[in-house]
Amino acid sequence: MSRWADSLYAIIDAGAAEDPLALTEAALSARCAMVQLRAKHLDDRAFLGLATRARSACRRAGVPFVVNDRADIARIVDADGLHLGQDDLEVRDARLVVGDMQIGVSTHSLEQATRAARDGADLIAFGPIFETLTKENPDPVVGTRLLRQVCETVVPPVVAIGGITPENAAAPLAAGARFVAVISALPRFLGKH
Ligand code: 3NM
Repeated sequence: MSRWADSLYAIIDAGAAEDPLALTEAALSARCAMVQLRAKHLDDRAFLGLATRARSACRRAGVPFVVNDRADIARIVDADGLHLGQDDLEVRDARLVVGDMQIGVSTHSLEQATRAARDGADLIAFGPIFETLTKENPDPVVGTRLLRQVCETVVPPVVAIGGITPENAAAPLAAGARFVAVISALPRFLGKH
């Protein structure tokens, strides 16, 4: 079990991972807290096929499974959560598709975070905390001071995201984040590289 397991929110990026299912299994073996499947460039059927298999693996391991962006796919595979960005469906509209499933929302300012909480998000992702090369057109780095302010302001748990590595993960957790969400450094959190 990884030392970060309780707080590790593993994001499996189908566009970046060589073998997304193997990475999912590795994250589950490390007893990560949550798994999210992100597939910005897969067609619908490929995304659904991968989501179905990742969903089963997470269910077997008893780890919550979250689908990024796609309320329809989250509902079809009976995910535990849906994650929405600022340009995706509004929380109230997504609820029409996924009901009371856990909904997380990506936010990049205190104002967006408080709005997401007011809109009924169950989880607030805030970032990028540090510089990231993973996201296309990332928002400006927010840093851990602003993260602390967000954590002190909103009621739902906060997920810190963006540029998080085993070397810097302690700072966002100390600032009040409940989870650290990781894409590129995930193999390192799992002791793979
Ligand atoms: N969202 P890495 S930053 C998907 O700021 C994503 O909301 C961000 O990847 C945000 O761990 C980001 O490789 C990329 O930096 C996270």
